Amino acid sequence: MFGGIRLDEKGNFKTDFSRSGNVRAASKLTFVFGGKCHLLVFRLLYRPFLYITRSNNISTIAFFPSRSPSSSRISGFEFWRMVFFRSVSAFTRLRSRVGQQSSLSNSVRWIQMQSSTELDLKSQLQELIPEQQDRLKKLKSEHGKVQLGNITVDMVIGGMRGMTGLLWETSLLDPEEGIRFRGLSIPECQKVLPAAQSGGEPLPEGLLWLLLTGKVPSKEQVEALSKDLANRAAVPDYVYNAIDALPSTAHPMTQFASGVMALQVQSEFQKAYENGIHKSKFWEPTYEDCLNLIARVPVVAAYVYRRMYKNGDSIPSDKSLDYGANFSHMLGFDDAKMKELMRLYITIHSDHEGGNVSAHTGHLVGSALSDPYLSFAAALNGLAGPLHGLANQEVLLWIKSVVEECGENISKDQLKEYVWKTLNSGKVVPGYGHGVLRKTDPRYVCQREFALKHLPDDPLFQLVSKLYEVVPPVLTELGKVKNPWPNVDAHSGVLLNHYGLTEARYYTVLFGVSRSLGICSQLIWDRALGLALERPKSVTMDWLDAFCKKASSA
Ligand code: NMX
Ligand code: MLT
Repeated sequence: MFGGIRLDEKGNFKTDFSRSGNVRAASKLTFVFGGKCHLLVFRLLYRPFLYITRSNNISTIAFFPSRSPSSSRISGFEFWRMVFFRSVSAFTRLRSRVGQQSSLSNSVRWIQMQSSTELDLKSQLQELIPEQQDRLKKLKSEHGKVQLGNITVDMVIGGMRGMTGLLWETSLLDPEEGIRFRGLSIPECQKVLPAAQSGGEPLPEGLLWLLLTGKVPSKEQVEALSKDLANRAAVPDYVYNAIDALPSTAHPMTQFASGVMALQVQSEFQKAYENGIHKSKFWEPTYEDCLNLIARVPVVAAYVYRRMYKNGDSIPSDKSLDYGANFSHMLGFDDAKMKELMRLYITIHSDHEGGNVSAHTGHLVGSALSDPYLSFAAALNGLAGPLHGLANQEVLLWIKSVVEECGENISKDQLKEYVWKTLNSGKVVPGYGHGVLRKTDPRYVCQREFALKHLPDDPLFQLVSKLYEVVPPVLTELGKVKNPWPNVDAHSGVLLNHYGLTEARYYTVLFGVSRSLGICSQLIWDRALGLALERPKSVTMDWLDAFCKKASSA
């Protein structure tokens, strides 16, 4: 009996006798497993002989001999050489993992961490891309005509809510549970991603690695990526000059997006395209642009902040710091807790599947083969709208208006009255509601936990907590709001405000810096997978009238 093993989301082993995929069935050995298995022991014993491929939450395990998922058979000498090196590397990895992530119980997640020891992110991607290209090809050929749902008139006129229409690999949003980055929830990311200090918040570079590869990186891989980003962070003078051409009163998002547009001058993708690059190689200059962009946006963002609020007194970057800490440093905040907050902030705002306005815009513009700078600048312009990213600015301004009018010790009844006053004046309550979520946003929850740990007595945090009790029943009473619960923006401002970043109009820029991680990761995969130009069909009201009349008479 020959076979491979698949692990499902619950960690159950399933034998798999198919010849499909990249694993060579002919080289698999007999293997029968029932129920769950202790993967640590399993790996120690068998790792040298195993080949593991992973896609989403399914891991496929195959035995040697097979050199790589797509290789041909190998010689005896090569086989034993490989076994030796794999034993050494498996042992080294296990040693560094056991201390770091001993609390993890989910077997599948554990496997997810066992990515290669390769420190170069681009090489990792190079390995993963053919596998995912094959997978997409197979999906298309085997299931291309499977229906995913019906389109209703409500969907067409209601902002396409509930319509499945995009491929987005880096994250997936569940209405009840919230976001999962490559299958990992926020608490799971907090547990398994490397941190600057033990038990601290995840390093955003680790999240970027996860978004791009689907694998949890080691501390060494994160450090290598951190260095790579630091070395890419030089911003040419004309970018600063472009920003300086705007009045310093221009909205920070206008200045930031203008700076990103000016960065475009150095686009590798544009250069390569002009030089006739073959489409199979599109992802490579896209990767360079994306990594450069992610590295440079904090520098541009910090420049805007210092220009607007600190008399143009810029602070140079400190290459010895990680991405989040360095951003905080360049803004002028060197408090260790603020640096931790920045790491958390960048991690949780990075990605929210593909349909939100900024991500969708980035993907749409990129689908025309506009380079990552053009695509991301477009995304930022969507983020700058008050129903999307600008809501974080609106929340703090609204909270401060509450305090101004009623004082910090406002009672719940007074607060309720203030919420109704806002609604009756035809405004939304910022920070509440969502297009997809139907429960409290886990990004709100983790920020609340941060506040409870680090600033429980902050008066504005206490007001935010009071709002959590008061707003949902009011929005429910309104009768039309589908989700009365708070979203990410309801909490971020009071945390930043606590550590001295009080300028609410700047907040969406921070959101933008973080979102570069998610949008750029997906852009790389868009080009690697050769995803199509986005061009849905639109219709007129006349067309809808005629179609519906015909449908009802049929
Ligand atoms: N305050 C007042 N009314 C609301 C709110 C709110 N917080 N949320 C939804 N509604 C209204 C909405 O305006 C709509 O009214 P109408 O039919 O008169 O146009 C009705 O309730 C139904 O809307 P929903 O289907 O519940 O929400 P939708 O998917 O259309 O919009 C938001 C989602 C996020 C745009 C909406 O909830 C909102 O405006 N919230 C406040 C702004 C905000 O916090 N945005 C940030 C979202 C997160 N992010 O970072 O992007
Ligand atoms: C986001 O983070 O993009 C927002 O929560 C909006 C959304 O997901 O629609």
